[in-house]
Amino acid sequence: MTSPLVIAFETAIAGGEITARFTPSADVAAPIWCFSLLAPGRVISGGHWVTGTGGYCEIALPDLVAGQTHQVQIAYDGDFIPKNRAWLPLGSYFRLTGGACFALPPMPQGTLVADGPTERERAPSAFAVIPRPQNTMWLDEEPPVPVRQILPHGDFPDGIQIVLEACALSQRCGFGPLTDTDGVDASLTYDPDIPAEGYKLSIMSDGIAIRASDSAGLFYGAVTLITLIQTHNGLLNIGTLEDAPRFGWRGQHLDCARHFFQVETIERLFDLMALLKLNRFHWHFADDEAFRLEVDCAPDLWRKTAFRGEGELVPATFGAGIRSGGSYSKTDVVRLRARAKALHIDIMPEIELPAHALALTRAIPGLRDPDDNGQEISIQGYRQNAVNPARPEVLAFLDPLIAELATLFPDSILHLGCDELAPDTWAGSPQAQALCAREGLAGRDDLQGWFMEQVGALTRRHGLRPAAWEEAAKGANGGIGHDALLFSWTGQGPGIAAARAGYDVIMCPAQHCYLDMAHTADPADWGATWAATIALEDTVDWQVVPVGAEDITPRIQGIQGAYWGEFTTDDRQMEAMLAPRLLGIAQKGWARENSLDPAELSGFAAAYAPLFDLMGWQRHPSAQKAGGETAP
Ligand code: TNX
Repeated sequence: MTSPLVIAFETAIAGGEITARFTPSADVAAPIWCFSLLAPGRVISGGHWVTGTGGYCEIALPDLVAGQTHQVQIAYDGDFIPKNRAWLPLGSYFRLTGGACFALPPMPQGTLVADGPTERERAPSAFAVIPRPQNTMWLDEEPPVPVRQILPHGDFPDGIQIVLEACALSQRCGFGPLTDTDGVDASLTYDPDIPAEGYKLSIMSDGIAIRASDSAGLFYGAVTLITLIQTHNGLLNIGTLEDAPRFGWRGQHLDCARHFFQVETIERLFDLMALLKLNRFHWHFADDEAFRLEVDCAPDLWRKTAFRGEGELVPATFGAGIRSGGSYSKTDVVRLRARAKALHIDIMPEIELPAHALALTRAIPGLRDPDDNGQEISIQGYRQNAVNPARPEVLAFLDPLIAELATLFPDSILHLGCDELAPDTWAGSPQAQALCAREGLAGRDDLQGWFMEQVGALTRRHGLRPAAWEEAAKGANGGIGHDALLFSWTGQGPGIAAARAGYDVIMCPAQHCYLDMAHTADPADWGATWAATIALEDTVDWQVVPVGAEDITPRIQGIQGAYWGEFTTDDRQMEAMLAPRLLGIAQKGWARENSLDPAELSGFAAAYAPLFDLMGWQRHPSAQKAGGETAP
């Protein structure tokens, strides 16, 4: 009997290059090393390049000899220097002679994680809750009252049901039940004078009172209560909190295209969002690498692209390994929508057009002009990843797709994508050039704007409001159409310009809101750095409406955090990228400008650490180092 093949495999970054070392337990005849980088790469020594797609590479190695170490040097193309472990090769495997595949051991991935459990810090304020409530008043001469559970009653319509949802949230978070027949008396009162989503929470020596004018407000009052019970260890200060959000849109995005996140993980994210009063989930399930929604109108689309790797339409980009992926069924959608609704979260699905659409163009080749001889390459190294606006097939594909999305997500906003179209896209397409001549369009941006206007109109016809990334405002015709909601991601400048042009805008500048960015510049850390490294305080150290741009105030609908999944290979890797930084996103989306000094946030992060621990939610240690600082 022969013992199974074992290959010791290590990778390291040094001097801007990546070294990989392979030591097999038995001879391996000329394997092909398949793996992915975050962007296109090249071989320097130890093998020769065979093929690649984007950051996915196949490198032919010589015969490997049992017990001997073979070394390969690779580098990113251009002047791209790997900054931390996220840039190491991901999803490595060997394709052996004859075609069988052999998975190599995975590299340690994920950001630094704080050691738990954490000692409870003294709460950093009388009411330690993020977002920081607008107005608080407390009687510091009165002794705090013990509250662990409440017994709710009162005239608020469906008030008990709403509090029971908060109770279920508390239990799922590991905080214990909020309601109990032995609990402290808690009256729930309808009060039309309280602003939308706002609440007034009174903590008295003989009971609790929550007043609100809508169900979200009552829910948030209860959420504040379950938070205070944790951050103050069941001893609440006597006083009142009057609170209401600055913005109606307080979002978090999750890239489920690059990495397939389980439905349970998305539900866990919803719980954290609800705890922080975030109310919009931007569900990014389509991108170059996959289209993951199981739509009836295009079954081949998700069947052919939900998984990627060996033998699939999309190769093993972004850590896919030999084969991995998944799709979301309609049952999943119903389940997620129900949970989101209970937590006062709206879901905004996204389909990506016209670029970031390699999965579409591979599954449905008719979406491109067959005579397009353009050589354009997308930012992530893909060719032919944009659909062609001149092809009637495109709207013929989108019409039933958007109709189906309108039944799955009724009354919602549909995000149409529209980011990062490669320079010179469609320049090599005779059909696109003919369309430009016919419509008087001068170039790529005009054509993209024209296309987005068509798709925006289609979206409206199906009863959904269109949304898109900031680029959808480009083009001679003014872009997608002013009723669309635009997301300003490269910074705030495009959002300001779009708002001045008449668009409603969500501010999600990557420099402050992209939680796939590394927390620190430490090479042992993990994450992207193209926009910035984002420390906890950076998430609040900016102005949503910048000074000098006060004129756009009515157009700014809110803010949103993002988590992109290029280097994520396991659902849990998202956790310590969001925690504790999501506190800052929540603070920024809810509270007035300057209501929290950025330096104070670490004190709140310390107060929330035990909550994350109870939730089983990993968190980054950087805030722990700064922890202990308490606000006045
Ligand atoms: C830019 S944000 C992208 C995404 C990447 C992200 C990585 C945006 C609209 N496009 O495709 O995943 O950067 O940070």
